[in-house]
Amino acid sequence: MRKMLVTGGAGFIGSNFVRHMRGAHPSDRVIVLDSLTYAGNLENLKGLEKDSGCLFIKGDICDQVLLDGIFDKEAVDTVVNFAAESHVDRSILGPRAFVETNVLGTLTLLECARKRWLSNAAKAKGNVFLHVSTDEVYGSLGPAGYFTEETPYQPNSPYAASKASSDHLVRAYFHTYGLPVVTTNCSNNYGPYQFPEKLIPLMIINALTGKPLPVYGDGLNVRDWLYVEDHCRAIDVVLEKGRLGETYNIGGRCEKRNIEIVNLVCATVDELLNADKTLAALYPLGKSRKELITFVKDRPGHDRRYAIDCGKIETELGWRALTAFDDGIRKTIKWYLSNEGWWKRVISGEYTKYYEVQYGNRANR
Ligand code: NAD
Ligand code: TDX
Repeated sequence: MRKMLVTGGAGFIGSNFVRHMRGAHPSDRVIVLDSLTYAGNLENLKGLEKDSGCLFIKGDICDQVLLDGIFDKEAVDTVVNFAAESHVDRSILGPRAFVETNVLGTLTLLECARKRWLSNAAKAKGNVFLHVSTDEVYGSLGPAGYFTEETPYQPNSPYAASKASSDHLVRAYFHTYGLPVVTTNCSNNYGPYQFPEKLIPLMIINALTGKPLPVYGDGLNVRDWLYVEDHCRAIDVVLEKGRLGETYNIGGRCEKRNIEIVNLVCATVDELLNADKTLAALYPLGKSRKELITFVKDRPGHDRRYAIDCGKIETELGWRALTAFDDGIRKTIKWYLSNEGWWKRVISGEYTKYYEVQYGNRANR
């Protein structure tokens, strides 16, 4: 039975991971630590309140005293570090919070694990510190080629630089102290509970509510997309079978141009609403959603293409992505249709201010 600290477990991927683990490994104890920033939401963990194997603690990964207390009281033997500022556009508007949480927060967690785990090496046998990172640390690709685990780091946004920095600290704690770490670098996720600042949920909600669909630049930037449940299974496998000190790239082998995605979201929303009169009445528009597409000023320093070679995790650990993109998008849109209350609550308040700053003066290209 593991005692697993999941940081950032009230965010998008973290909450999907907590659900996955409670289903797949019910005898493990999961302690969720989340400071509930704008992106963290207790509603993401709805249904788990009465689960005695799952404990929620509101708190910051930069708080050393709090972390020490949790490690001691809960005898934490496994850490999965999702907690982060995660949105590239916000990192361009204000990088400091990214360094605080992503760099200093990860350092604080590493220190805590080092103090607890390495003072008694026998006790620490089997412990794992899994750091969840991103493919953005590798920079941008041209039209050909893939990121492998050997690709040199070339982070281009403040977000990517902060994640790269945390990855380096994790690596250093393995090489210097022998802390049992493993790092995963994953491509773009999508699925239920994703905050509507990211491309796919933003497009779904704007398509439903008849707002412009802001496509940056020429819309031809490429990302590699992975359904969130596939990412959660990958982390589960790496925790169980990953080699300590290694990094594993995780991806969907699913490259798409942004404009292709926006077109697919429009077509799928149109189709689902046309097939259901009640839904159609809730989200009236009177024209195809594609007519809402608006090309806007590009993101500064916008990486052109990401593509992951995930051969290592496939051959070494036997994992592979299972959800086809068309199925994943359809499931995701249906989830947003069935959970209107969730996203309506999310897009009230602070979100409106962010949306105005981010999109208000972008105008048409
Ligand atoms: P998210 O923004 O939805 O969630 C982040 C969570 O961390 C939130 O619940 C937030 O409240 C919490 N948090 C932020 N600062 C904290 C702090 N100082 N202390 C404690 N909790 C804090 O992000 P996400 O999309 O779920 O991403 C999770 C992780 O996966 C991040 O580390 C991100 O870099 C990485 N990642 C994300 C993607 C993606 O496509 N979303 C892809 C690859 C890697
Ligand atoms: O309104 C938009 N219009 C648009 O064209 C938004 C929000 C995005 N885009 C473009 C920018 C990117 O090329 O869509 C692409 C995807 O954008 P995001 O959803 O912001 O993701 P990205 O910048 O690729 O970063 C994501 O993947 C890697 C996550 O946010 C990171 O946390 C993760 O590490």
